[in-house]
Amino acid sequence: MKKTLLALAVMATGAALPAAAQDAGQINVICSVQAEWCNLMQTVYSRTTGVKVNMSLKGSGEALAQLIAEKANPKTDLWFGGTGDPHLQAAEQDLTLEYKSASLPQLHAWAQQQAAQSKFRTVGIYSGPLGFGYNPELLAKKKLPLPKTWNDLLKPEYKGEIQVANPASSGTAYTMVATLVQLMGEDKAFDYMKKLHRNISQYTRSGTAPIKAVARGETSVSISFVHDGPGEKMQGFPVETITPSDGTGAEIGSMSLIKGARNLEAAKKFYEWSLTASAQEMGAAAKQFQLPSNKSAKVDPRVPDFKKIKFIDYDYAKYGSSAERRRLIGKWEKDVNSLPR
Ligand code: S7P
Repeated sequence: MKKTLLALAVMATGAALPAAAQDAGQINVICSVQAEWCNLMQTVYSRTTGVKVNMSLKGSGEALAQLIAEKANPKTDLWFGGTGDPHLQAAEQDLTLEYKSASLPQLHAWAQQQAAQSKFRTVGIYSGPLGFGYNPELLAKKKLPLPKTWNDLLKPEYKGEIQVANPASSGTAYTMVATLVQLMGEDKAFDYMKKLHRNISQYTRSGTAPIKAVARGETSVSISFVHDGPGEKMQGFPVETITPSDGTGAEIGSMSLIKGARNLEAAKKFYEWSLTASAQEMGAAAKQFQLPSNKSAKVDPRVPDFKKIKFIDYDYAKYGSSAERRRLIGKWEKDVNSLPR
């Protein structure tokens, strides 16, 4: 299976596999997309360049926590993927390195904007909308309606039927908090989240756990990135996604070089490679369907159609700032998570 994927990716990327890769050093990467994509990049890059890629898989929130913990003595060279907000915080906290790639003009405007507002300490590598995952079989069995708007999730019949991650540990869930605050205004958004809390069965640590739980029939509905749905469906699970018709936010998945990286030159080469169209097409090859930031990358038909989604005008600079994130998460812990269900 792994071999087939690798062969496909190599064919798709036009990368040549040398007969025996030379030992050309190593890089330490925190990878915040799902394992299959991380593993594919690791294998293809190592086999084509001879550079050993040590991958550590961590969600966005966890990755930021690790980088803060190792600030005095960084063990990581590059952080690949994960929601953009913690990458902006890492930039603000001087954890990441300013680097202006010559490939920036090849990227969509939103990816370049992510770079510019971090003073070139991060860059957008993909984007994906926030929405709902649902299990059509469970909804039918429990005679539950299909949620179409944020307010639909407050219906009493969804009590105990919804999962979302905890915004203190998950970039996905923080994207939800920031989206609701921008969509409704802060007071109304917090009233909304208090009501939503009654219907939540579990706040998971990881942002991708809720849609996996939906796919496996453990819960009916999740608040998730909708690009995480098709990969579950391709494994044969009954899962569909929808974006709320009243508007939603999107992540700008990002990549950053770490300040004080021990393998900086090798990390810069991996960074440049990650911005190429062919490397970005590996996301879809690994069944992950975010929109690639390179304008020339092929867009898989399973990537959500951004033109059909109602988006809010997400203020990435404001909601990516450490102070705002700390304030909103603190308020969520105090006003929402502490309530009984
Ligand atoms: O790869 C899927 C994905 O949803 O996971 C990333 C991120 O690690 C989620 O982190 P949290 O656990 O902190 O929510 C997203 O950037 C990506 O689209």
